[in-house]
Amino acid sequence: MSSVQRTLVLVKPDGVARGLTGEVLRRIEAKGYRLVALELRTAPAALLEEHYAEHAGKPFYAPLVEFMGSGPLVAAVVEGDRVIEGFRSLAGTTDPTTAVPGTIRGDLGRDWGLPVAQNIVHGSDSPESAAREIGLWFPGV
Ligand code: RTP
Ligand code: MG
Repeated sequence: MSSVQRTLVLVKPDGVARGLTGEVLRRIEAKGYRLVALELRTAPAALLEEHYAEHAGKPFYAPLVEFMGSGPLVAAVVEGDRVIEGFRSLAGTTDPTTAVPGTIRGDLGRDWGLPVAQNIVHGSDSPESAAREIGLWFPGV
């Protein structure tokens, strides 16, 4: 079934600091997905709080917002056939220690990194999340 979608991808500050931006973008493009928007920026807390609003109140919420604002990240809008599910598949599961080898987190991530997992990338988890997140990070795209 063909269904062209857009998703929001973030190369998190740990990924940028470790020089993995190119590797993440390479995997996205090698899969056949297309970059629609791309920007390096240090995100303000207000944007990150809104981005991760679903996790407000959880123990890792404040450390997550702090970690995500700790340095530059790369934000991208990526387009392709079933890309929302497809990029989550490329990224692997949340905990990099147990993420399957072959995935970004499984190949390149190391520690759970308490109090918050430093797992290189973010990808929207549903069409509703993708629309909301793209609107937040790239209004007008
Ligand atoms: P993301 O939203 O960043 O794409 O990651 P995800 O869907 O795989 O995981 P999610 O449950 O949405 O959690 C968001 C991010 O919060 C950090 N986290 N740390 N130590 C912990 O208990 C914990 N739980 C979540 C991770 O950076 C995770 O990606
Ligand atoms: Mg998530």
